[in-house]
Amino acid sequence: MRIDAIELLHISIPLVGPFRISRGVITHRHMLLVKLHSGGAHGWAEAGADLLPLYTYETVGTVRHVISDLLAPELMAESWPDDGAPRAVAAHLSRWPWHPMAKAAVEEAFWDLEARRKGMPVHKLYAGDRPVRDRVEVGISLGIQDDFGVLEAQIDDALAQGYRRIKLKIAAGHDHDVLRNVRNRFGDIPLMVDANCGYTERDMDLLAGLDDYDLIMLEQPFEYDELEQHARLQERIKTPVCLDESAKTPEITAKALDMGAAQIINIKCSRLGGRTAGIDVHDLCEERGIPVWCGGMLEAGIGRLHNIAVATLPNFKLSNDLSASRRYWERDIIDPEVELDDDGNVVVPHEPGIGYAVRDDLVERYLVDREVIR
Ligand code: OSB
Ligand code: MG
Repeated sequence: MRIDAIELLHISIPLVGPFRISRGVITHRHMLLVKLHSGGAHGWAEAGADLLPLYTYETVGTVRHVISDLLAPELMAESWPDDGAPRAVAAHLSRWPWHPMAKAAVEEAFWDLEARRKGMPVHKLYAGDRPVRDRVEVGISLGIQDDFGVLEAQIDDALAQGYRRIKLKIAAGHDHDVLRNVRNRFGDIPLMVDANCGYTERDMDLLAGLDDYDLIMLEQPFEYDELEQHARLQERIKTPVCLDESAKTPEITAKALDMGAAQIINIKCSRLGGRTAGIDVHDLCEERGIPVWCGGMLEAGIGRLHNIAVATLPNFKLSNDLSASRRYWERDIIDPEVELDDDGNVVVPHEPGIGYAVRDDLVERYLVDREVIR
């Protein structure tokens, strides 16, 4: 099997409302879509990076450069197995340790392509003979707000829609007061927080005090390379620490768990450099009795469907950041859009590949720039 062409589509979609994390605000989500063409078949992927490096160093620009100038020429020069191309591609790409989101996007497109060629849903390819869920549990992630009234309305709305847990973004100056208010107003709702690396060593006591709020977990309080600080905090608190940004590779994740730096892992295949690495982290956590859940990065439909597929694996035991399309988008680029069922789940599509159709007309509407590599 050979790749005939690779399309790179830079799109920008306005969010229904601004999303604020510790490092900045997102109002328009920029992203790079990747479409592989092989024979009459195609495979879609969505790279995780945004216009600015608010989450990790990668951006739409770096992802495009790496795919266009480095990965695409390599991938198009090779012939790939008809059965098992995604893992062969992952092995090939593993010699580049950097730019995980660029590598993940390419590998992800190969998974969709292979699943479509075999006429099976992509989650069945991930699972092999393992049992998979037919619906995945969903929580919502809410950005930082200056006005508690706004946050209050968002939580009310999320609970009414059936979200299974509420994740609040926190940052220095937006932590204890917010959590105290939320607990006073909403009682014992399932609640967790995500700091996106917003704290330092000096905040140890402040963070240890978060035990008072009975949180499901505290996600990524310190910088990504501060495993030792996470381990020291975990030793002090009963709230489970969850790693997101720090869990960069399966090897680093295993080391973090050895150090006691976390009791829960957030799996984002984009951050880990691909679905294969994501599944490896799932498996190594399962062996150690560490539950995982699927993180999100304001994905549009293609990335959302890829994430739903991976979250069907058995050790995804906690609510995932996989909200309905309308949580972020006026109109998502897939048909149908992702919706919640009455129990706060997303039903996993069983059509081939990622399952739902990509609306070319909407991709065109949001298009900033297109490059076709032949
Ligand atoms: O850390 O999980 C994160 C959004 C942008 C960057 C980082 C993160 C997030 C989210 C959004 O929390 C989760 C979602 O996509 O619903
Ligand atoms: Mg996070």
